[in-house]
Amino acid sequence: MSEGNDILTELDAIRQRAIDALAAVQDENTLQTWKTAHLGRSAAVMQIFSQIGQVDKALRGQVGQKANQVKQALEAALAEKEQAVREAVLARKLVAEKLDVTLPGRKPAYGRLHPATLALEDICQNLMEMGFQIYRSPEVETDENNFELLNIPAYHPARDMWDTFYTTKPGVLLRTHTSPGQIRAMRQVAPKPLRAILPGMSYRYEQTDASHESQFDQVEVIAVGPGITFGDLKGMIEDLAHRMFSPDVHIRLRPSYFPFTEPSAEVDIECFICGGKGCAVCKGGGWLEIGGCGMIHPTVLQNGGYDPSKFSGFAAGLGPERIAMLKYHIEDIRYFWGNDARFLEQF
Ligand code: FA5
Repeated sequence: MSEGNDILTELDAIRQRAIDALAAVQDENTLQTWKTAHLGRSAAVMQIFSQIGQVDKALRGQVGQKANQVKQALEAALAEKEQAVREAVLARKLVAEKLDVTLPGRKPAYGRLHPATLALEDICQNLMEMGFQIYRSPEVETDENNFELLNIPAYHPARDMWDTFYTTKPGVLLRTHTSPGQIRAMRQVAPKPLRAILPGMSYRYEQTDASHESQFDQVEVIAVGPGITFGDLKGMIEDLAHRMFSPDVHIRLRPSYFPFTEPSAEVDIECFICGGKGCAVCKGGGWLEIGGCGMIHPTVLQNGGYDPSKFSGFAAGLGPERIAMLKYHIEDIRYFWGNDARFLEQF
């Protein structure tokens, strides 16, 4: 009898302990632990059920009923707490992951082409439309291709025109211009006629200033065939300038000297910023030099594998950075390879 009454008191205590423990639960993990401890197989209330056979017959019904009530009360409290915990977790998440839909969006930073690449591609595209084909030639060259076969022997004073970066390997250097590509292209195609462009980087050991860098692009243009004349060279340059700038821009060929061409000329383009009147970009002259050109020297034709009595040809070396400076009004060539994103983002 007293045992049955003890159990009834014990059941009250079990409920109270469980309810008190539940009050401290804040998250789903501890809730799960609580469930195992207070409603699991070895929970105190479950132990009572298993001992019910030993209770006094007179009190057995009452104890069973009370145990059931306690169990149901705990299950109800659990369900309520589950709901409360879920809501609290959601509320915390909403605060932590707060999204302000009224904030202005952030612009993604798109990649873009370098202005030198833009100018290089523009020149190549127009020349391809005029029937020239792109050839590749290496930036690390032999002295033979860069100088000797272009009619510039070791003792020739014209070597001073190109201050050279030599490598530690004798006879190997960084090309000072794209003209050695003339030899490579001619040797690949001779004795058939050739129309080629050779774009790429050139290097010179130079004092840099607003219009001179120690690395810069060039585009070599070369045509070899029977009966090619200086008129063809001029026509090609004029056509290219009209396509790239405007149909009314003027070009000028100024007599010059290159050992690998005869006659030779510098290519000037009318400054279209001031229309030839003279401004800061053209330094008041009204004209800007964008390249060198000429009729390929017979010795060079021969070195390329052509018979100079049957073939003639023209060649030109243009500077894309100088052309980009004109096109985009860039005042200093050193911006090109300075890697300043504020400059590069403008193109
Ligand atoms: C030459 O390099 C000749 N190979 C061009 C040539 C080719 C002549 C075929 C005849 C036949 P020059 O050194 O002038 O020539 O350079 C040609 C162009 O390259 C220049 O007009 C200029 O646009 C560009 N250039 C030359 N040096 C630099 C430099 N330091 N920085 C930027 N651009 C340069």
